[in-house]
Amino acid sequence: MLSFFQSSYQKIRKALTRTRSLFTYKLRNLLGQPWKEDTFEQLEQIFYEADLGATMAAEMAERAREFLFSYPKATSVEIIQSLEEYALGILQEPPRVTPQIPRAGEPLVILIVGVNGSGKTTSIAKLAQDFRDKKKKVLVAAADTFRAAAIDQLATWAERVGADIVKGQPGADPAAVVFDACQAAQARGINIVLIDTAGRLQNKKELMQELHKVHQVANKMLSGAPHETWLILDATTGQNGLDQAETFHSFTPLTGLIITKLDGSAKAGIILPIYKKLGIPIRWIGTGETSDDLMPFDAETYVKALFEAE
Ligand SMILES: Nc1nc2c(ncn2[C@@H]2O[C@H](COP(=O)(O)OP(=O)(O)OP(=O)(O)O)[C@@H](O)[C@H]2O)c(=O)[nH]1
Ligand SMILES: [Mg+2]
Repeated sequence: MLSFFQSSYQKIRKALTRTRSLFTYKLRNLLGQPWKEDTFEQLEQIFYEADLGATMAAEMAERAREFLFSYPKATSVEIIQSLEEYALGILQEPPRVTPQIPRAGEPLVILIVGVNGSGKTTSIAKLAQDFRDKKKKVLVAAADTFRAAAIDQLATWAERVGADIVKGQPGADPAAVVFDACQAAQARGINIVLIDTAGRLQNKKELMQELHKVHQVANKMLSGAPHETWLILDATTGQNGLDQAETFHSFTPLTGLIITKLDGSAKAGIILPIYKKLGIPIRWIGTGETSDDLMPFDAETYVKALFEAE
């Protein structure tokens, strides 16, 4: 039988298959050949295609150049190893955001935000499942009041994973739902409150301001709430993820990211430039559609799975 660590490594390894098949294969292929004039440019192009972004692609290529300058006889395996260390070093920098801590006896409130269809509701179901497994009392707040179907979707998940739910009427003020949810959580001795919100594009200012209001109401109800605000980023969107993270962060300070749909993405490299630019820790990664398909993010495992040879 596989140990827990082996099996979770296999899971992330599998989720990164599409990214790796483009990235690692090309990298090994290029570095396995004699160096030519344009090898560095090609190297930069490979990093760019893995969605590391222009700045970081250039930095990674530069890192390879420096490494070769210091060790002219380095093998391709050694160059790749140095790049792997560099990538890991970025993710091991200390985070630049700090979550709040709930007062004793009060619930931990986590606000979940993101653009349409990024995987907010599904991630809430997965998180609720994980907290339930840890014997926590969970309440989900259906503050996505935009569509009746969104409320039903959350209610179905809540029932399945054994979480309480507080919901309003379709079209109700999301902040009012959050108010009720915080009150109910306190009255019922809930440990964790997960707030589902409607998908919103980061360039729609009014919708972004609505989030700010949700934030304020939670804060009035419970000290420090929302103690955490996690942005759900769809890994298949690539570079737009950086823009999403920056804009959401400016309206409702983020304390974490969840990267979903890694299983279907060839752009898993996006994690690196986002962390480098914003210092918001990646808390979880989504690797499928069921409530078990969520894993805590571990930098070492991620980098290893990204660079590993087939
Ligand atoms: N393959 C895969 N699919 C996922 C993952 N997370 C979510 N999905 C799917 O993505 C789709 C959208 O997920 P939702 O959770 O409804 O997304 P949402 O952000 O709540 O969407 P809106 O509320 O409409 O903004 C669903 O079909 C999910 O099953 C993941 O990690 N992997
Ligand atoms: Mg939703």
